[in-house]
Amino acid sequence: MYSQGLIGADSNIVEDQAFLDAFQQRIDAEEKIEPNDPMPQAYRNTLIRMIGQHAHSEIVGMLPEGNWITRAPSLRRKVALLAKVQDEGGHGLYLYSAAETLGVSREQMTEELLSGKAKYSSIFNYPTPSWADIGTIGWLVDGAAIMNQVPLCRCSYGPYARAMIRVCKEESFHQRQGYELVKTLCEGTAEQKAMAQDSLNRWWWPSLMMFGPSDTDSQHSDQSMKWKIKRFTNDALRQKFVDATIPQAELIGLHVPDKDLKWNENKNDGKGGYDFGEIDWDEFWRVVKGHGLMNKDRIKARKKAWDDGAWVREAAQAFAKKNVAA
Ligand code: BYC
Repeated sequence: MYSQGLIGADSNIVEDQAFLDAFQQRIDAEEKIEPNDPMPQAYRNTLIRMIGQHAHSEIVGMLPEGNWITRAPSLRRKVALLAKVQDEGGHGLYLYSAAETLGVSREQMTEELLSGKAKYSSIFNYPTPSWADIGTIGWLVDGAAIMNQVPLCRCSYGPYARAMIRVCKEESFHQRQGYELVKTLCEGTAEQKAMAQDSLNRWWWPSLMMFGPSDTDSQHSDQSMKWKIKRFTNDALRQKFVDATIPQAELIGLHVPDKDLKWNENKNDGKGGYDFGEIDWDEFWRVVKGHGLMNKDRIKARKKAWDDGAWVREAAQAFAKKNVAA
């Protein structure tokens, strides 16, 4: 709420070439941009869009896993899952706060999510029908998140970069507990191993889609790289993720569902890397535009939570008003 005082902090700025050049010089010198600093409106809007989408993803991301808390097969697994889901809620809150420093309110961001104007990660529109999905989400989804978010710790906008440091530490724990869960299933009965393989088959391609459209179709990458909001392109991060994950799958005897997957020693400037098959971009855009298997359920759950919490927000406002009057 404190951030509301920052709205319009730079509203008198004339965005002439001298101003834009001076701003770019600060970025090129690796200076952090802070909430009260003058910034181009387009830089502000890009961050509001991206941090807002990220915050919504963390909160919606609690739903597929929350679905399994009451059915975790042991106390140890239940404790780890509860902690993980709670961490995701915390990430959402840091991120909403970081976005608020740019002059947007949490209410506005939530309304945009519920109306379909603001996006959240496509990955959370897939269902979690088996216990193995909980391990696969930690391993692949949090694994992809780390790959994408470690560079965001060096984002040019200070509050986002700083929020990412703790988020990445927690995502690292999430990734490890997920991989350990899948590994345990692979070392169990044939049925348990088959459950892990089935889960990998369903989550592999959606995990690759988390990195966004290919570089040729990404509308925002060029400008975001220039402003050092993003440090790597979508395709570069996707490649790093594939290269890091294939050996992990091999170690536990699982097969990635891609017939075009092949080691290519010439890739990555001669260091080697994997060639992989074409992503189904029609499916990606269908899910992003609201037509995935779980989109309607996810938004319905968020709307219910928002409506059910209305009395808390009203009570807090009434209390604040009473304190001012007293
Ligand atoms: N899903 O020009 P592009 C988590 C949209 S949470 C949906 O490449 P940009 C976790 C994109 O927004 C993971 N939409 O955009 C939580 C844009 O649409 P608009 C979330 C997508 O911003 C709980 C359009 O497509 N992580 O890890 O340069 C449990 C064109 O794309 C997706 C973040 O949010 C997608 N997959 O790059 C476990 C990280 N991809 O806005 C784990 C921060 C693209 O023009 N965000 N779109 O209408 C980013 O790094 C970037 O925003 C993206 C996209 C790489 C996602």
